[in-house]
Amino acid sequence: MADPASPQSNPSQSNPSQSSPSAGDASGGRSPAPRVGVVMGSRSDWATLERAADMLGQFGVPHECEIVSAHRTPDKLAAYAKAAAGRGLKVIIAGAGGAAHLPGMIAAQTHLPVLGVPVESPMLRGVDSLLSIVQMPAGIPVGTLAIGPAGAANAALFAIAILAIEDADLRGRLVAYRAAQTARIMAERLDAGRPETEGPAWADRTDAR
Ligand code: RP5
Repeated sequence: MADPASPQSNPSQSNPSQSSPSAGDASGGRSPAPRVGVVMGSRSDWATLERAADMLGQFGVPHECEIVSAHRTPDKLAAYAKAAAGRGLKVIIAGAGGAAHLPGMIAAQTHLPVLGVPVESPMLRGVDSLLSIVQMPAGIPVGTLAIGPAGAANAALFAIAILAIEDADLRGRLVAYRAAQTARIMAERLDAGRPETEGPAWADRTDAR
């Protein structure tokens, strides 16, 4: 598993512990401006949110990753959310655990779609995170995904689907990804031994952790 403070293999992915929400293109202009922001409440969430970053990277979607805490860095949260649309972000993926108010607080301060990923917490296994994120009162929505890495992967796929509405190349990659997934499952046989948990590069099984 990659360390969020280490350089990422995907050049479009910024360092979640170092990029600045007010700095525009956190890559310094060498990479395309990020279209998706991946934020998380703590460095400890990176093990989960890394799955979203990996998926976005596989699809070639420029993105940035950043630690933004609703309760530990509230001013940074507000600055990030308010600047997001102006910096060119189209979708924000926000992951948090426990009393997970990060996605809702981001959504309250931007019109961009916000996808919430409940991080599996040690005490309540992420049910606390899920309920905190999903029960938004009417008026400020957060699209809530599954608990844990599957939710992070699906948040990325959801963001890709949103971007693909107006991006034909990306739409083609998404359609191809889903076709390859279908073909892979159709080829599986129960008499062929234990199912592989690690498939080709774009494989994304719930059990592929
Ligand atoms: C939340 O508290 C974070 O999203 C994280 O899931 C949880 C625990 O944070 P740490 O104590 O591990 O930093 O804000």
